[in-house]
Amino acid sequence: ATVIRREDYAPPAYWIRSVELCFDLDPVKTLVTNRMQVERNPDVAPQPLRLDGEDLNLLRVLVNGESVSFRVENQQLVLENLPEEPFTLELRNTCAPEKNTQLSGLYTSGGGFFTQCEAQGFRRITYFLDRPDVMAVYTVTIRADRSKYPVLLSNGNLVETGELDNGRHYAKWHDPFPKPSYLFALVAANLVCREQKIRTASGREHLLQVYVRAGDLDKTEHAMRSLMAAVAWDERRFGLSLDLDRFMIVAVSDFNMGAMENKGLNIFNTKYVLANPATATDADYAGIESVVGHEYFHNWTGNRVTCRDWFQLSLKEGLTVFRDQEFSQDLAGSPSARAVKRIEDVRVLRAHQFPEDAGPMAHPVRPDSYLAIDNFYTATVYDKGAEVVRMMQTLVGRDGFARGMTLYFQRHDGQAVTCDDFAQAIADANPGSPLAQRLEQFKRWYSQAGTPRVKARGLYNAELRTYTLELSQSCPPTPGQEVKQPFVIPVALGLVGRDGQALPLQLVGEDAPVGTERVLVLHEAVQRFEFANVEAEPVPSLLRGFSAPVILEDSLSDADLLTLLAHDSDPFNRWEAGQRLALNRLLAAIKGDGTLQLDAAYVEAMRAVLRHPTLDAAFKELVLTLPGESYIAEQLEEVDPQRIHAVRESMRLQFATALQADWEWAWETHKDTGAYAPDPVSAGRRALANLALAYLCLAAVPSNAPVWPGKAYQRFKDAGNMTDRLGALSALVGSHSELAEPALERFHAQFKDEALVVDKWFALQATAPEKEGRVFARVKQLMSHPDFSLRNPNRARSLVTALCFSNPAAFHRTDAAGYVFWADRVLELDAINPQLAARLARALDRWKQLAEPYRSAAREAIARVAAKAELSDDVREIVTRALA
Ligand code: BAL
Ligand code: ZN
Repeated sequence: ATVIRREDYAPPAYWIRSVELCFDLDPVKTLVTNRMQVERNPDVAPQPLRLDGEDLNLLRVLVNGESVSFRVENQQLVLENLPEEPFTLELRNTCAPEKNTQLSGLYTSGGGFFTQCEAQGFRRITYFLDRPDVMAVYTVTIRADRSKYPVLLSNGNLVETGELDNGRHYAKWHDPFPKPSYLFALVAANLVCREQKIRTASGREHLLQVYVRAGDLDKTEHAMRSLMAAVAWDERRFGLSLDLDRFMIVAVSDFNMGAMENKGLNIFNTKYVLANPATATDADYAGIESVVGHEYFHNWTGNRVTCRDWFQLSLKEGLTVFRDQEFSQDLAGSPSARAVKRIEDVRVLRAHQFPEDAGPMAHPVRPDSYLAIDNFYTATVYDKGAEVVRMMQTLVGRDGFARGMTLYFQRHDGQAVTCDDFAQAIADANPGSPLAQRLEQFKRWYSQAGTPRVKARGLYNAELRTYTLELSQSCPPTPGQEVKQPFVIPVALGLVGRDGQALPLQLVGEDAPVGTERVLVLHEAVQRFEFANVEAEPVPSLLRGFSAPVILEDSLSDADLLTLLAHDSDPFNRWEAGQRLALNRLLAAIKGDGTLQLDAAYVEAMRAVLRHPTLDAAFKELVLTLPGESYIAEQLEEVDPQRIHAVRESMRLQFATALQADWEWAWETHKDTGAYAPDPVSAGRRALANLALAYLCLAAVPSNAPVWPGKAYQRFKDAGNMTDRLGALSALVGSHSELAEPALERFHAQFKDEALVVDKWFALQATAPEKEGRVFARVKQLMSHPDFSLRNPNRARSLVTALCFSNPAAFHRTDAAGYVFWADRVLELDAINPQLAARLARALDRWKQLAEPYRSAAREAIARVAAKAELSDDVREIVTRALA
């Protein structure tokens, strides 16, 4: 295991300009012939050619048709004394797809062949310069048994097909765009496809295809619609057109990631393709839209312009997450629906990235070193990376950002570049902007890890009618970075009068107000902003729309927060005020004697939101959902997960009871949404109805009254779509109703042949609110359910990951059984699929924050994993960092 460092980057000593691959597919032993046109890189001192390869059986090496001597060392094929002039290098090797349980490289799933090459899977197919800055033109011939594998796909255009002996057939594909090896893809399977011809705004015709297994064709409409919407959106918003005649999506049920953007041949986890109203929830529909969009947008931000090295991963991922977020917002339409999407995205960031930035795996958006690159497909690289791009857009404006994108492609189309190149293009297209003025400082967002804290203090001077806002920033140390320099932080803000009016914003020295919302740029450690002509003390509404990925400490009182909850014109801050009110109560109880008594002010404020005549249901549902246990934990110095759970459960129950009549009203007025459509308005109504039903079942617990559980069971049985059905089932399970058991049984019997629904069945049980250890016991029991397998990533995640990441009270037990379970599963999984094992290993990232006895027990479990001699680099890196 070698640590790879960003500062050690060196250009390759050779270029591979084109490659002809030929596959004779066989699950046990696939033969790969690899003919490359290679040339020396004249900018680099002469040195041997070192090609990467892993788990391969090398049969032959020819240079310009002649056998040559070679050696294999440290998983590299080393060739010396190569010709000065460009030459042909032909290799033959075999690999074993059926044995490839890592799902990286070429593997089998459900009787077909599939590939996953990002980041370093191509070297598991054949020897290559497996690095993103080596870009080649690929021609690929696939030979396979026709009856078992009627569909043979690779990147680009199909140029030839034909029959071979022994029932085999072949297909030849050519991709005209030079690409790095991580974008190579191959599929050979028995699939069917939904097709759609489109003509884009540029007038060009394209064929879109979504390939699935035969029984799943009725679940492809939404993916196809999403793809068509993505094609149209990228043309409209950024002037970026589809550059291929044919664009294919293939769904596979064994897949480590969500999906993969291989040029022209996206391979997807079935979870992000398959949906019909009977099997998929609103969340699934939204996930499909954003992931289909995300992979499609990579065609420009990732494929046409790619990363120079893997430290630049956020160049494509942060930017493409930003693009898919914008896509979903633009599709959502109304300002309220856009805000709902923004709130959801920020919730994800806070739930995953903030803890990451505060723990042992904290790393900059552009990391400095890694042991296993697969460990750096993180919330920081993706979601914080997207926030960094969003801040650029905030600093240069939406049009300015689009100009910057245009310049980026003018400069770098066809190249492998760095995060610096991207930021430079956005700044250069916007001279005079705050970004251009402070570009070098802004780029600290790429180099410094940790979540900055922004403190805000307001001082009103009634005599001068001025309001002085003092903003200061700091950032805690992270591993390897003790001291941080100030960031450039855009702070969008408004001032709200006590009567709820938005106040005009005029800084001292300005002639007139500049609207009621503006963006201040905090770039010093401390800065003061003085507003003039402020009639009365306002409530500051800061960081509107979550304008920067920071933790804001604004010292607002309950009264201030109630004003913002009732009146803020910024929906994000309105929601945030509601969350803060809840959090204040939860934290006071957790830090106090553990009891919580809901006060009338809070209950009335929440009632007002729930009954509000104009607010959207989706927004109400977000406001009325309490902060999650993990998010609460992040606000504490020392964490007792059982105490957090007890206090939150108590608040949930009181909330359910105090608003019972309002929940009944909400249920009655939102439960019928007509024929299923996944649009944000109907999805919001379903979400609010499900929340109401969950609270109503909960409110029935103390009296053991059967009415609401009975209604929930009825709803569960009669539901016309999966969102309603799962919502009702979840209400029964979440209130530990006696009807939960028969409902779960019925659900399984009804959907046992729908793998993605069975995943939901496992996940629902693994994430049920813990009560007397029953949930943990159930999970252990489900491990031996005939439908459970650790080999399928979705299934493993649905039970094991769901417990360890999403159910703190079931996982963090005083008897340490949760940690023993975790360590056993990490080790078991590591032998099968190290990438997946390493993800699971991160469930104890925040162990140092735990109170005793959790802390010592967690440390012991991590140490037990670390003590295992034959650990993958992936898991080794996680546990080593955790123990450091
Ligand atoms: N590139 C890996 C999957 C994704 O982020 O699209
Ligand atoms: Zn991506």
